[in-house]
Amino acid sequence: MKKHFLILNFFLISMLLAKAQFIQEPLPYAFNALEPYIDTETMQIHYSKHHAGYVAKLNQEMKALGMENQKDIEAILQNISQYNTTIRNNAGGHYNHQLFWILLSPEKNLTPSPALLKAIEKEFKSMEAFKTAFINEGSTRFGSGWVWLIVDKDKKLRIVSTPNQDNPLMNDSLVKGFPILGIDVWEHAYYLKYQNKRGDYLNAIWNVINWDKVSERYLQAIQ
Ligand code: MN3
Repeated sequence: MKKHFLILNFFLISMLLAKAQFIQEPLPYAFNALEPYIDTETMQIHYSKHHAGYVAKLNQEMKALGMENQKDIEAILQNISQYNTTIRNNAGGHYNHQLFWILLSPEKNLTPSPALLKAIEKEFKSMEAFKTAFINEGSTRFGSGWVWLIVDKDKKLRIVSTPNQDNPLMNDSLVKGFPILGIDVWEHAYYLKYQNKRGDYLNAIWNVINWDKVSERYLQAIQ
């Protein structure tokens, strides 16, 4: 009897998951994997509450609009001006966080590919100068938002920031491009450990950047 109950539950959960338009991919490492740079509690709340919330609200609103067959998040972002603010905030929130998790890694000694390093040095003179400019852009973004390294339409690297859950894929973004690195500068991303010191968080985050993934996205963008 108990076994049947478990099987029934399994099918119900599978049906619910299959029905959801957008799903939150599992975190590719443990909540405590990025310690001490990003603390466990921040990761738990950020992934399980904030990101999960964006996904739930996105699914709910798409359903309410009768658009539950649109499963291409990038297509939504590229036409975001045609959607309402709820879709804008939650589609952006889902895409940005899904990207953020995979751009971080507990693995040590990851480095940019030779091609990406060359492009960074060409555009920003040095890796250190790039990091300084990136930290500066993220630190001076007023209020909540994201700081990005993008490849623009001329295949050039650029550092930009966006407000709220916007991103450079959105058709009405001031600067458009393909994001290869994106860092969340909302207070919920760092406040428990760093309080108001956003700069300290941005300085520490280089210890957990997944350069393999950033390099892979760079290659994807320049092809
Ligand atoms: Mn966030």
